Amino acid sequence: MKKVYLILIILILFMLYQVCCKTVFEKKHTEETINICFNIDDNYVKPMLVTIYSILKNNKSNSKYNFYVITEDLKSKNENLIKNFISNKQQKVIIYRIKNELPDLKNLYFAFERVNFPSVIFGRLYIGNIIPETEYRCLYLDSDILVITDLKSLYNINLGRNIVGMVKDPVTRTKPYVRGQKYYNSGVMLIDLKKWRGENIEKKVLEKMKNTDYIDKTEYPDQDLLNDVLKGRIKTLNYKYNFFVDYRYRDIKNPYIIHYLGLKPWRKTSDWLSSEQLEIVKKSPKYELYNQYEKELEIELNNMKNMSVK
Ligand SMILES: [Mn+2]
Repeated sequence: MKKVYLILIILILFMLYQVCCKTVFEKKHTEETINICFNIDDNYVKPMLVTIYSILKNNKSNSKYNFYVITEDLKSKNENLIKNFISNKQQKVIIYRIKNELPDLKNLYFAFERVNFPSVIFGRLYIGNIIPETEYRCLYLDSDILVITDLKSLYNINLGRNIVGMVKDPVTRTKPYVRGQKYYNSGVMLIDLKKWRGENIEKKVLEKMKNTDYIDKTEYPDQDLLNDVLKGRIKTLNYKYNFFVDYRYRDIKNPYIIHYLGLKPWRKTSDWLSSEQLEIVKKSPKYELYNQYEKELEIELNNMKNMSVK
């Protein structure tokens, strides 16, 4: 009988030890640098800089940032612009070219050719490989986004047993091929890189990509893949962390992160919105806000240029 008690006590001590380790880890976590990841080509350099500018403008907690830029290729002029802007802001930037550094990617180009999107969109699926193993967490952001909050509290949300945190996608959810399923938008993704790597998410994605029937059925291939592979392991985040500016939705006052769907603010026209829909979207004060941030960025970039001339 005594032996049983002893084993029980040891078991309880072991469990307590585990819980303590976990809290220590979580506490340590809040002190870390914030890793942000983007996935772009030359066309999205300026919009991404607006997003970065918006993050740093609202960095009330004075957090340190590492910006990871995943790309296929970039003009050197653009690469320099990104590097100069971010280092001027005393933050770190790492540019990663998937074509040079992921040789296995060549075997998958056949899949990329089957979809109506540039292949660079798949770059973020390799996030676990791209970001150094010493980093346990990162926040992926699209570049058609304005961040108008301090990101520290989002970054430190407890994901529990989930691998990622995402906001539900109100647009695609109604499409027949995802009807009845929980479907998330991949424009804002808080990622637990340790679990992502540990549970071989990348390998699972690659397996699916090799299946041409599967790829042909997708509408947003990268987003569909993520929803599929991460099913059941996605924590639903407050919609304010990925608020859609779209003709279908009522504008809300205080979002944290604004995602510009349909009409991109830096373009004045849209290929697929009717003129009535365009009018609704353009009336959103969120567009004025974007223009304001864009102007402020332009001023900073000009000042940088003048400084380097002197
Ligand atoms: Mn987007």
